[in-house]
Amino acid sequence: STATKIAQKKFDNCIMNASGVWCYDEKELSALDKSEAASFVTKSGTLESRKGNPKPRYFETDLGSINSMGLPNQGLEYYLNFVNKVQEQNPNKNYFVSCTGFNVQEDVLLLEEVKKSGFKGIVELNLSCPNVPGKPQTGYDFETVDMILQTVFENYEGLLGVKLPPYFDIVHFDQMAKILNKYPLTYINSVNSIGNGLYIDEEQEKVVIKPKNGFGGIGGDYIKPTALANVHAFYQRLDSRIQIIGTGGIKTGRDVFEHILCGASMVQVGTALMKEGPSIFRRLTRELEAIMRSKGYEKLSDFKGKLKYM
Ligand code: ORO
Repeated sequence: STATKIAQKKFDNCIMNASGVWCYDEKELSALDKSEAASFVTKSGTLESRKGNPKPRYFETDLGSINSMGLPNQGLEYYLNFVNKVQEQNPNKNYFVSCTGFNVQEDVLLLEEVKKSGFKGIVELNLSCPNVPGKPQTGYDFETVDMILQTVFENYEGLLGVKLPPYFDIVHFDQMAKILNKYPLTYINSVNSIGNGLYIDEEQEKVVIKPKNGFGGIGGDYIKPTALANVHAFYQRLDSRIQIIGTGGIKTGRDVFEHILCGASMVQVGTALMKEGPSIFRRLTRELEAIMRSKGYEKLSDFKGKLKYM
């Protein structure tokens, strides 16, 4: 079985979409709900709906993707209404709503909206969007992350996880884990895209997306080693009550297996879901099951976090 739990909530398997992919509106979210994905997470909802950055703002490469969407979304209220409706129809399934404010006051307002709506699922607070011109990635400002979590947990009692940017320095893993361990977080999600890469069309000598003169978040094959390092670094450092969702470079059952081996309790698929569509969840689940069968593993806990060292 590839079943898992996040905060004692059960999921039939451990694979779902990454926020931003196939989750913009009811139509896309319904397709995920009907697929073999364990759950879905919405696009990060903001206080007001947003059109996002000018197009083209997403480009697929042989090895992955580059995006500078700029948080186009329908507004948090839309997602809460929809997910609460879906939840009523599927009382045994659990869902995630992502949200992101442009400052801590907005984060508090968003969570008040979640609370008022009666949402019973899990909230993912996105601290890592790399694509809003002029706005730094919150996750790289350690003092601000500490202050946001302090304020948010004074105001919100529901299940809450955070989406983090990738870190690249051992001292940063130490410092961020120390901050995260102070709070009653349900989970962390590592990683968001690697911010501000540049992909170039050599023949045209030109960038491939319009916003920010071509700079954008990198996903796909490029980022799997970074994602695995972040999952495992936090698995080593976080209190065991804080679970990990692994995101980054997942396109085969083997990639799912590696994320879980590094300590993830659940995984999310972004770039490969864009490429393949929601039928990918059936394939990934089958491929993970085949690997587990061949290794004699019956459940995720047989190998979760059990990465061996030399
Ligand atoms: N893109 C990403 O890669 N990550 C985010 O959190 C948000 C966006 C976007 O909307 O541009």
